[in-house]
Amino acid sequence: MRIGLVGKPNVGKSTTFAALTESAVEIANYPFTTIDPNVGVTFLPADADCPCRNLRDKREADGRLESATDDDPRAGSLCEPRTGTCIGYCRTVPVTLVDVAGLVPGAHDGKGRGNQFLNDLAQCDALIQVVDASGGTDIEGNPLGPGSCNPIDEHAFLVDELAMWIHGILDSGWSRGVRRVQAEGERGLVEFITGQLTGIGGTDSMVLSAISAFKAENSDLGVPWDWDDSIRASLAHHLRRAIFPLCVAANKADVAEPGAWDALASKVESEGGILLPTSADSELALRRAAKAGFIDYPPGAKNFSLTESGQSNLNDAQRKGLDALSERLDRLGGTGLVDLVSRIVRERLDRIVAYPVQDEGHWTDGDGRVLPDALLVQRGTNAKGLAYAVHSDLGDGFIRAVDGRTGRVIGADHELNDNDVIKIVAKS
Ligand SMILES: Nc1nc2c(ncn2[C@@H]2O[C@H](COP(=O)(O)OP(=O)(O)OP(=O)(O)O)[C@@H](O)[C@H]2O)c(=O)[nH]1
Ligand SMILES: [Mg+2]
Repeated sequence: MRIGLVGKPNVGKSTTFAALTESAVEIANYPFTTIDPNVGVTFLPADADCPCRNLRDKREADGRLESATDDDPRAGSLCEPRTGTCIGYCRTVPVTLVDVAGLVPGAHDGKGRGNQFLNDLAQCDALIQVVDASGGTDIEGNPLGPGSCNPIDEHAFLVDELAMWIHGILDSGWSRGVRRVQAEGERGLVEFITGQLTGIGGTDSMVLSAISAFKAENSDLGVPWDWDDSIRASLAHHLRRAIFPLCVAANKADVAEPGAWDALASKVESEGGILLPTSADSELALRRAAKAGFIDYPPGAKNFSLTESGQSNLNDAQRKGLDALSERLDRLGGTGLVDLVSRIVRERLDRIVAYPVQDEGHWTDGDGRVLPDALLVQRGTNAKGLAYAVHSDLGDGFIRAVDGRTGRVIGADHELNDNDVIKIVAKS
């Protein structure tokens, strides 16, 4: 599961990345701060309570465990995540983020950093366009003050650049494609386009859905060998929509006019995307304060509270800074970042969480670790698909699986539910 951060320079892509992955990357108020892509992992809160809650309930009911005390730092959680955390049964799941160089108009022709980095985004399951909702930077990312750029224009240019990039890839083999259509008809067209676009993540079903939308919009198309540049451009736009559906972070919302993103939100939502106002700067400050132990700020929380260490160690200036941050969070309803990524994963990418274990009774791995892994898998994934998600050997050697909640044996085709605990039995 990989999500790319794209957009014009100087909008807060790296700040978003640094906040969500809690890693140190370069951030500055000028264009092209980032040149080489940053890749890191963010941990998102799972929707449902971690199954370790059920384990605790069972053990308490059997008299094998006391209730969690008020001062339990895990707030009752019993699992032992290999990555991420679980506090108060709120389990976090890993998602890879990619932060790339800023894109400027003309990038498909090599302007700015060119579109070389688009290859870094090719393997992403979804893209988030970070826009400057405050309008304080021009289309090339130069800080020129309020009114320098409208988020709608930022979005329109990115959409065009991505489409022109796809158009270029299509055109590079178009005469070969045309020969295939002449020989094989519609199927040849789909296979040619899919072949051209697999490198950037295009699949057969994406190409089919793009072609059908393209045909619905252009009634009098004629034969592909007569399609001129503007028709191929329209096809490229539909392919862009299918391969790179865009969601938007309306960033710098803290310094934007309220509602500055409303018009763009309607546009993005009309294409099936999600737009949320965000304040990456605030999220970064909060993560740092939490890491230093001054505040409690679980991922996705709408506000924070001071810890004991915060109460006793913060100086006046730091307290004032945090008070201002708290007011900002109340005004914006949180920083928006975790919400946005979580909604994309759940609603746009339709992922559920599965917990593979080796011991279906104790829900442990071979070392006795309780619920060590929480994996995001596509809704509709079956038991064998989960085996492959764990390891290809486990998929290849799949014999059967066991539902850890019911103890029932399940077959390869059994479709998983969100929050399932599954043991996989495979040939070793
Ligand atoms: N007010 C405000 N400023 C922000 C926010 N997010 C980022 N910034 C500032 O915007 C500037 C650019 O941030 P970066 O994260 O470096 O932007 P980028 O999009 O990665 O820029 P390039 O790598 O140059 O493409 C920095 O001065 C940040 O501090 C925000 O939510 N609010
Ligand atoms: Mg950057």
